[in-house]
Amino acid sequence: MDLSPQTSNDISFDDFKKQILEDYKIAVLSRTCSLMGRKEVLTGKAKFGIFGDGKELPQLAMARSFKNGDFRSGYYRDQTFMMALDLLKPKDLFHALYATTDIEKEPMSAGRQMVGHFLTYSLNEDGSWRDLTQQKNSSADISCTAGQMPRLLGLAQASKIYRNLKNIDASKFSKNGNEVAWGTIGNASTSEGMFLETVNAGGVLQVPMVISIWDDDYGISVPPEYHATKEDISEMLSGFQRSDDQEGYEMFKVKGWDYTALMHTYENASDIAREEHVPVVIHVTELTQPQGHSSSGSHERYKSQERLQWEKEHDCNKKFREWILETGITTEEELKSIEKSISKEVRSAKKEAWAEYLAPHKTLKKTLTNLLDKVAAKSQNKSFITKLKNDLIAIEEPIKKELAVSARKAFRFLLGEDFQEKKELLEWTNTFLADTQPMYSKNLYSERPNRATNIPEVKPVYPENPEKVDGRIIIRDNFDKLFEKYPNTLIFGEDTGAIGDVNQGLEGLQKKYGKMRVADTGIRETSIIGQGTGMALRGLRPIAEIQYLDYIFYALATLTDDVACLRYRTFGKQKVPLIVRTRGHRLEGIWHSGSPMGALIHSLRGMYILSPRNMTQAAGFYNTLLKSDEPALVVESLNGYRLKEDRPTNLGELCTPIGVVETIKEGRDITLVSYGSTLRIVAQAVDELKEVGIDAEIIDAQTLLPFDIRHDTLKSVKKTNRLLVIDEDVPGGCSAYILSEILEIQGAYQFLDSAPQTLSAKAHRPAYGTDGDYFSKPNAEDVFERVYAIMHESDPENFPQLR
Ligand SMILES: Cc1ncc(C[n+]2csc(CCOP(=O)(O)OP(=O)(O)O)c2C)c(N)n1
Ligand SMILES: [Mg+2]
Repeated sequence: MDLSPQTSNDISFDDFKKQILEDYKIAVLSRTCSLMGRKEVLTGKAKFGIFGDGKELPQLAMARSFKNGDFRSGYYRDQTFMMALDLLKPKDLFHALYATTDIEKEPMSAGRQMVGHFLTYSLNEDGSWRDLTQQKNSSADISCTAGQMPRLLGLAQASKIYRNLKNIDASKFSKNGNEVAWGTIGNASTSEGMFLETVNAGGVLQVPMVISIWDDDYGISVPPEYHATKEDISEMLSGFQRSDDQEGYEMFKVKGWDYTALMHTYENASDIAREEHVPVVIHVTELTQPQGHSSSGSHERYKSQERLQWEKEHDCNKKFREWILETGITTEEELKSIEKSISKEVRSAKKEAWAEYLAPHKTLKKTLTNLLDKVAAKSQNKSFITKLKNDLIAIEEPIKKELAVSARKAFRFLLGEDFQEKKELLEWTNTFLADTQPMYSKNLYSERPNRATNIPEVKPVYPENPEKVDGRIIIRDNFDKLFEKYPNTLIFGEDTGAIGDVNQGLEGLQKKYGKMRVADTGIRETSIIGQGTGMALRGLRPIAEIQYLDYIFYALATLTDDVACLRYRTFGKQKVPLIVRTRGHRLEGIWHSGSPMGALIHSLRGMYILSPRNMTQAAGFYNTLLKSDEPALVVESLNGYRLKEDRPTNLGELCTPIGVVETIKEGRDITLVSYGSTLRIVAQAVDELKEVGIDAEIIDAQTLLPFDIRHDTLKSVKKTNRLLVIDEDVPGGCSAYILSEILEIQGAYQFLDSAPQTLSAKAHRPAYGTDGDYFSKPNAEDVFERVYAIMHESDPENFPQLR
């Protein structure tokens, strides 16, 4: 091993020794947490444990090169890194194990995430951005292995944008693009498409990211021969290595137990990425898993005796210790004393965390048992309630569920009784449930004043004789205004740049705003969303284009696992104001006409899903979203770009409200609810229905998530007493969701004189061609006949059998 100091600036031996002992302390601290943490699962105090043991040393090196403003996008092994930067304390880790819901005590997720999922706070208490250049940043982890990779790309790209675009206010986000995005991933997870797609895109974009691969040979029980071609990730990735005349990656391979080599490698990698904006891969080999993968099983089941022995010998902490002694940096006695005091520190952190976790439950238990006691004394069912109380008393370490069960069950024994103590128990129970439940549900959407649903409507303004233009002109001119108004807005996707998207909704804008802001990308939906995610986390306002709605499924994992749940899983401590733009509905063929809105609204809770029927409405949605700071998906109508619309004079200003329906035709006989392109079919059918004396009201849902927060549909149903929801999703898809909102949430069932119905497309993907469309999706005749049938059923005299 090399014994030279680790930094390029020469430091004294004393400083060198101090640095090494600081690192040793963190390595031991982290390991001790892992060992004690696993025991907490085995004794039943925690449900699941996954730790960073065996990966300590490279994380210390990464921490040493990590600077203010940098971002981490990593996975569950990185506790040592977090501890080295003082972003995670042993007590925090134990609170995470127990799932303490107090964010002050469990700062990583207020009990929502399993242990080992890390983050830092990007937002102030009032929801505004913190100065991210003054702190070390970690984007919030997710459990899906390799899921951190797409976002890493965007975190790195933000530095490139900030370095190259000078008129953006970067004050809180970047200092001349000098920030590195650091990714970590396990060896086995490098087989995921997300990893390979991100690596390729990072090489193309030449962005400052350093990807560390923690290689312990295994992916749970699966050994190396199943993971990488040639059983070697460096070898597999070697084609990405840059050369004198070609851009690419700088690649390093280093042993995970070699402290000085690690320090040199990380310093080198940091400089290359930071200064040159060249991406780097560090393949860290010969790592181990002293306790096996997680608390779910033991690795003795699948590792040979030889392997287990090898792991013992190559344990990075052990090797680090040996090296410290061999080189005479310090003595055995000093190391022993460090280890002893750390053991004590972790033990007391664990004890304190457990006591703090339990304290509020114990107080609540005391109040509840008193209340039950008092209620029992008055009730005719005294013995049953006393048993409930005694069962609760017997639980020495109660959790919230046990309190809720005891309190709620008591009312079953109090049916028909009425006395003061029962009222007190009722009040206590209601307050307890009302206070407790939100601890698990808050922050799915923004709860701030500027939440998207609070942005007021600004209606389109038209001159006396408005010009009729193609829809695509409206959307294009609106984007033009937006790019002018918001310098931190950028749009990118397949064919988005040079030709200005496949429908010319961005025609000419790349010329005007440059290749950085209106950009083409490769065909790689997942990492397009990743670019947007990472850039949105660093203060930019990205609009990521998915060329056609049908292809959003390639990116759905990143949208659902990362974007949609970010605010929720961070307890509102981070935000990702990403706008996803796509176009869909009503074209032709299995992969170009889909409208899988049910799949999207059910997997993307936490995002807004907007389905404008024309380009003026769509323009208004972008304008609204840019005034707020939440993620959203806008599905433009693919057949609307060439339809004529009146040109408003307030493009860039008009705002379509989110969560509000629009009645586009009033009527008295039946309420028809639809959205997007299908509305044009509905409108045609409604014209034809007029000829047979049926007067239908048409409501445009506009926003699918959330649907009609003002309950305007209910008002319509109160008037018409009939309801039909029409869309081109599969049966039971989005139409069923809308129906359940109207019936269950709005309570419209009370006002119905006919059975409420849905009319959707067939269960299969739509067939190709005009006839394929006609026979796969609801058409004007279907709508006509369904409405007619409803009227016939209620009034057969006036509406005799049609066919
Ligand atoms: C997408 C996905 N598939 C499967 C899993 C289940 N899983 C969790 S960890 C893991 C093994 C990961 O191995 P590796 O990437 O080498 O990381 P290590 O745990 O060895 O550090 C698997 C299969 C998951 N979390 N996410
Ligand atoms: Mg592994």
